[in-house]
Amino acid sequence: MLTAQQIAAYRRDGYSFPHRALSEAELSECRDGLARYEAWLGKPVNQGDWRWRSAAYAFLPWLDRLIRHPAILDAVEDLVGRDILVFTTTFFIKEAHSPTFAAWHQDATYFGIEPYEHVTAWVALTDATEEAGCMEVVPERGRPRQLHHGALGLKDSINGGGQAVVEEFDRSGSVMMAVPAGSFSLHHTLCTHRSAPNRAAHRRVGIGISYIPAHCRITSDVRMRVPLVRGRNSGGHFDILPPPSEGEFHPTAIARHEEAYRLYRENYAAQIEKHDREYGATPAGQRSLDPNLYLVGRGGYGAHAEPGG
Ligand SMILES: O=C(O)CCC(=O)C(=O)O
Ligand SMILES: [Fe+2]
Repeated sequence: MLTAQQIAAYRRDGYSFPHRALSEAELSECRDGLARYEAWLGKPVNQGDWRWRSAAYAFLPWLDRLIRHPAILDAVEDLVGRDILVFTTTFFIKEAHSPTFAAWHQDATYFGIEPYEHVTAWVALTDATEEAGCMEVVPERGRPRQLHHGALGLKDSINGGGQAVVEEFDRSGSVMMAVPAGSFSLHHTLCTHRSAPNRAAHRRVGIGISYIPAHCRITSDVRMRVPLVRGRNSGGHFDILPPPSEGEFHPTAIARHEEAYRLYRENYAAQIEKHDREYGATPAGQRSLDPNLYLVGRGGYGAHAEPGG
């Protein structure tokens, strides 16, 4: 549960952290589950096909338990109400000393969820320190607005579209959202954020859980399939994906994931097109931007710490 102050701060600024969630045993369960998953894949999740990063609760019972964790759901319920769906989950993994990064972006851009009530719980399975490339957020200050993005396919991007904000915006007062292992942060769908490469000697592992209240809908015609984790499917805008009761990696559950992921990608592609239509296509020159530079304005990573930066 969040305090009244935490709720008010989230409503104003669009983020909240850190919140404790997992016991040592629960943290081990997740880490062991991820190790089995990567053994099954035969490679790290972040080096395999993109499909394995998203919505893996469809066939991983430990991840299905994580998205239903009471400490996380109690906090999310304070922000979005009692009827809660999971739009997707994403493995956000940065190997030690790796260039993997996220350019400035807003999650709302290619999800197409309305109203703007989607909130991400980012659960750390290892310490997400500033050195390890934790998220950096810009406070909404009570004035959230959708910014113009480009799906630039940036090299080393941790986000599927390799997307970035391509207009000027006020990023003053940005905050490093460091989260210790077993804890989580919360960020609103219009909260602008990025993350730097991992300069630490340890692997940075996070799982982003995208929660939405059941009255939300998506603006494409795709009918998605998502887990109901608390309350009722009161909006009726999504089909409900059952938990993987057959067990880990069961072919039936894998097939359900395949279908749910297909629908997720279909909506994502429709939203990229829709955003380009509404905000104007990304100027060709911006497709070749160096991802190691700040994509809009001046300065590179860490520019927040420079005088006047
Ligand atoms: O893990 C990261 O560095 C970026 C995560 C992110 O963009 C998100 O959780 O929305
Ligand atoms: Fe994001």
